[in-house]
Amino acid sequence: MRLDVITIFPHYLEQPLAESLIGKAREKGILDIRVHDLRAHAVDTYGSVDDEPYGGGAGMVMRPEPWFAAVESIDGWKQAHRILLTPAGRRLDQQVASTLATQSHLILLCGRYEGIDERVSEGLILDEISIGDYVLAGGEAAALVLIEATTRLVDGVVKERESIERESFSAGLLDYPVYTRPAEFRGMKVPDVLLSGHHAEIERWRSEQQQQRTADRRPDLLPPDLPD
Ligand code: JD8
Repeated sequence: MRLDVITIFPHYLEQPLAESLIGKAREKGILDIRVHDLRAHAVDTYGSVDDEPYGGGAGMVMRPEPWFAAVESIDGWKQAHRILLTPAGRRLDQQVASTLATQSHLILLCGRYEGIDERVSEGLILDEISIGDYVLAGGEAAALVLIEATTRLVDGVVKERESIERESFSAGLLDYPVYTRPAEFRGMKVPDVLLSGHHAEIERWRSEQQQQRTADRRPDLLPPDLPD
């Protein structure tokens, strides 16, 4: 999968995208991720990319020209799935991530300030996505979340295919609790069933834990009660 990210803070993105799963997938050539500095396409030699809002109001708005120049400098941009991260977008969830994972080329636009001139949405953007109902200072953290959720569903990025398969099997439920050594720590014991070696009982216990935890903590994830 090819991924291009455009931002005024390329350094904000570089280290997280060089670590762990994503970093390894890039080394293996499974992911081709490039971070672009919007200021390379600024309208003047001072690197200006923003201006005052027409109609007045607080803060600054990002001008359209640098965004058009930056996107159009990316090879294959016309065929790419071009996404704006914005609080006004559709909500990112596992279903959206798995659909994005089928795309061969994503371009992500990360705004700052009060947002980006609407003509960028009109002229360049195919999809607007939000990662949740809280206010961020810009699109960069949202782009990282989208990239992590999406790329781990791309073939070869996660080694243990089992992790992904278990997730889709138990889709829509919270995970069961996990333990490792020691069997007792500061008086807190690992549940006996996990030390028993009875695989069928362990599976049943885990499944009950998933149901219980989901009912207690995220009842909204469970199917609705049927009327009698
Ligand atoms: C992009 C600027 C800052 C703060 C106007 C839009 C996503 N789930 C999400 N929450 N917030 C964002 C997000 C916030 C952004 C930008 C994404 C560009 N801001 C805000 C004050 C009001 N802007 C987001 N995805």
